[in-house]
Amino acid sequence: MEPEGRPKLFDFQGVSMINYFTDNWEKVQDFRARPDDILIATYPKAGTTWVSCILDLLYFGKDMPERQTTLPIYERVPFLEIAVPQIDKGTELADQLSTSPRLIKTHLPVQLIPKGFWEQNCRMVYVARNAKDNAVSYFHFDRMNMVQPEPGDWNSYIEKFMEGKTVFGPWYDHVTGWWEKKQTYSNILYMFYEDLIEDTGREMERLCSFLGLSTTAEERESIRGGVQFDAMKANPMANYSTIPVMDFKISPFMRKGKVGDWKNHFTVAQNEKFDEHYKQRMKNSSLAFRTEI
Ligand code: PPS
Repeated sequence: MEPEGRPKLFDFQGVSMINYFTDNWEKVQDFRARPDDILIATYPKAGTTWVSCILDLLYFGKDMPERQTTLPIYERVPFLEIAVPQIDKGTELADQLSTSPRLIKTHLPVQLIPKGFWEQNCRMVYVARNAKDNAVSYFHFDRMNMVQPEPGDWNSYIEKFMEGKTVFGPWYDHVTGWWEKKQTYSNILYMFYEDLIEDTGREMERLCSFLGLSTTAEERESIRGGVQFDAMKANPMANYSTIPVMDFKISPFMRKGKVGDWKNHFTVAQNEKFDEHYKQRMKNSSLAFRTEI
């Protein structure tokens, strides 16, 4: 731990990690996946909570409406690798889930996903967000979340982000690793935060078709209303206000929910340096992001 009580970053199987995501590793690695489990995978701050709420409503909104008003999202969709002292372990919460399917969240890079999920041929929804907005969101999250490493100032933070010295490792390897996996493993739906912002209804239809769910236009419209940014921000079961380790006075979990907020953070010089580095890091990938819409 660092002096402020913040966790320290270390190398874990080639990825920058903190103890809160590795302390329960044996159980994570040996997690017994079921064929109908649905894994929601993202680099941190790419839209995990948004897609988790959408999937929870699509599957259980009609038959178990009390779920959405009584259980915080991190209990409905457990975070597989989390092992923070004051919070239930992700593997235990997942084992306790009585729903079918089980919706499970992870931020692990593709090479660290427990083998059970591949063996069971589970469906996986990956959400990616453009690097600049992702970095801004992660910076504010690290400021307010006491179980994340201290981010330092914005200028030093972007350097760390570019070097991959952020929890769960380099954004670049995460998004491209999952993108490549999708080329050979057909049960991955690769989504973009920017597309969700542009047309949530259309992206919900993509989700439904991937998952083989039939919903009416009215149902989808009602879900779309429930998962709009302002609705989720005001909803204590979706906005993380019930979790003890975050200081919303520093920054709320539901912060801005926009594409292009990076323009309020990057200086011209930072942007040029970031673009140059990005070009190098992403030159072998066909993956394309939108930094504005
Ligand atoms: S976490 O901690 O990794 O699970 O965070 P994650 O949920 O992946 O990402 C948080 C960012 O997503 C934004 N968000 C939304 N944007 C638009 N609409 C909705 N409904 C929504 N829900 C969450 C959230 O505000 C964080 O982004 P920033 O840019 O910080 O606002």
